[in-house]
Amino acid sequence: MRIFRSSVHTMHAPPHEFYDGALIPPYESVERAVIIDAALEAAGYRDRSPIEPVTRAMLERIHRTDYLDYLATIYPAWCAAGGAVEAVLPSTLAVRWMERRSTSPLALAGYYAFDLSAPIVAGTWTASLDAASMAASAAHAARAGTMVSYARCRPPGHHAGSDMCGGYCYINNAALAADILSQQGNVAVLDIDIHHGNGTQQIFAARSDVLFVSLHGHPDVCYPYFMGFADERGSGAGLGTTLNMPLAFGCDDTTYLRHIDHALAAIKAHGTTALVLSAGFDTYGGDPLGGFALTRACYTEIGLRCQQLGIPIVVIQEGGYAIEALGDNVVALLDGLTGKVR
Ligand code: SP5
Ligand code: ZN
Repeated sequence: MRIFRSSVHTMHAPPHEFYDGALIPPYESVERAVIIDAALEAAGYRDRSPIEPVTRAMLERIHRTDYLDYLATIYPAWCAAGGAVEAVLPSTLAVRWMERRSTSPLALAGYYAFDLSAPIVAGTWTASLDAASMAASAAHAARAGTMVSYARCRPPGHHAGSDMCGGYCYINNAALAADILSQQGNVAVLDIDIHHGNGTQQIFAARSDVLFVSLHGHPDVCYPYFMGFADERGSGAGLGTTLNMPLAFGCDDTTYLRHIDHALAAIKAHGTTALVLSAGFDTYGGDPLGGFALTRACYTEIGLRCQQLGIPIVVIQEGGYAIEALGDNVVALLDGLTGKVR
């Protein structure tokens, strides 16, 4: 197994996030990556594979060029235009009937975001590029024959669409990995974060070679609320290669694993040659941003069932905010994926 991680993520440490009407300390914190690293170390997962910088050409296959330019340049432009130095966070969103692009840095923040939980600070672009580089490097390792590669991405990515940030996400790491793997054959993304991977779904909606399958909290009650319903099945040539499984809050291991089996059957039927696992751990019982009741053993079982596909698997770190349990939950998943019994 190969592991991709670095400390560049510490450059992305926004002072706050906007949460249900209040400014609070961010759930998506530097400590999350630190505790994962400690747990990997304690479990004997010591690999630190070299990270190759992602290229602009790879990024432009999944993100709009003007959006990438925005991410790279907005922080100083925002400050120069009078925005608060704490973080870029929009006051106005370009929604539905008002969506003309503006040139004001203060307005652009609302043009390239769908919510207020993706604050941008001076180091956000550098950290996002580093996370994307981990995902790309993990995908390249899989193409070279590595069966399990883990990219300990921070910030996460699955909410980022082709031209929008949101939900702590800026560059879609899982989409990047899936796109790289798709150059060898059909690919699937299995998204097990409790929040629907709206960005990944949007990026691949019209592609028939990339199957997007997601298990998540029902959008009637769970963020991101406006996407992730079962009747969203893809568009154009991609009709039928989006599979959403919204689940009620309170979901336990048994119910969850039944849906995992259904997901894996669809992944097999797609002729999948490599799997990207968008791995969020906010399904864990007691997660402050969750609502499911999964136990640690469930992550090992998910890993074991994925391993039985017999194809290379790229694991991309997404959410998970029960900090004290996060590292051990990551280890539990990797144990299953590598067939290690403890
Ligand atoms: C990558 C990821 O996991 N992003 C999640 C972003 C969640 N944003 C906050 C949503 C706030 C909804 N309020 C939920 C109240 C639950 N107690
Ligand atoms: Zn999540």
